[in-house]
Amino acid sequence: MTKTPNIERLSVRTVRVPLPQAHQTAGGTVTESPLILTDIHCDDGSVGHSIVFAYNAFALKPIADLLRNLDSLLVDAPASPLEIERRLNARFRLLGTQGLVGIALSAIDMALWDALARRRQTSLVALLGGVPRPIPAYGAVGYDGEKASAMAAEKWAERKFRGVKLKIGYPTVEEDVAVIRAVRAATGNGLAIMVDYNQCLTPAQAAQRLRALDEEGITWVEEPTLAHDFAGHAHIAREAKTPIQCGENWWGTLDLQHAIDAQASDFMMPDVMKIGGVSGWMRAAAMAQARGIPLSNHLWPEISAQLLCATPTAHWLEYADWWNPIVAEPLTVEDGYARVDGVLGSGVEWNEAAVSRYIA
Ligand code: SMN
Ligand code: MG
Repeated sequence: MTKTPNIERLSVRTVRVPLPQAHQTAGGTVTESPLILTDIHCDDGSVGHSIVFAYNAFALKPIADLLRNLDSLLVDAPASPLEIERRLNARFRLLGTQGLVGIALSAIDMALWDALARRRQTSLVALLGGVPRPIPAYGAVGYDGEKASAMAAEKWAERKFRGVKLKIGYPTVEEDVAVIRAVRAATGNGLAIMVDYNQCLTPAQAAQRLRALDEEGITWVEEPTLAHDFAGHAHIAREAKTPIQCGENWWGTLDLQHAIDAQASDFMMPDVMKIGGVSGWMRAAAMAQARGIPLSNHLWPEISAQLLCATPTAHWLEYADWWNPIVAEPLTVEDGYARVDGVLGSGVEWNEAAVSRYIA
């Protein structure tokens, strides 16, 4: 039996990857991806990689510094994601493991799982006991009005994506409906349409607005109100016919449990960075399975596609190509389905030339 190696060192870099075009949402505009790239080197020569997303350049250096400061807790410790999670959770009990701390802990967790799979020359999904299987993928359409939304959706449909997610939350519900109908008219009935309010409505506004969407044949309505207002979402879910989708802003599996307890969301879409890395995701997948709740991802296409293959209630893959420039082999989508066959580790490895170009 091989012994678990120890962590030898941590390497943390920051990049600012420009987006080809700004992505508008009702909750703010994303113009670039400020990313923290972590490499964990183990004393058997194996290395694991992970990406975390600061959303905002102001948070880039603080997260990187936090990770670098954790070096003293990691070096010479076993390169075991569960053991490191146990130790770090105990260490951060008083400060808490949400926000920037939670992001740093997930960066470490994802890199350790990646190293574990690479050490065994296998994929993350195989390491978790699953097999690669095709997962239907959808693409994002920004808060860009009727014409531009329809054009962007057409492009996804031409690439054979199975669905599109539209950012809505326009000043009036009539405008929301007009955008949905423009996209439907441009793409036909075969394409699933999801919509995302990015938390911009009050529960009362949402309950009223969603009634107007009842007959639009939408696959889900995402984050109609504040992500942590579980009671508010439960109220909306009771009033609306369209399934409610939340999860990208839940911190750790306890948030997910609170949402399940409150019946806040018909579907769930954890974000691998906020839910606690691979370890957190697998617990979330078990919780979703117990209640038969369909699970999708938020961003992180490479690692999320692997995780969805190991998720009993896997639903949709949210595809995004924003970080493709710095990833050596970005996720492939064929005929609208994400494919992870033949991928090593979590699929995250650097395009070093691009990393040097965008280093911040
Ligand atoms: C989202 C928000 C912010 C940046 C990227 C994506 C989003 C989603 O709400 O659902 O993907
Ligand atoms: Mg969203």
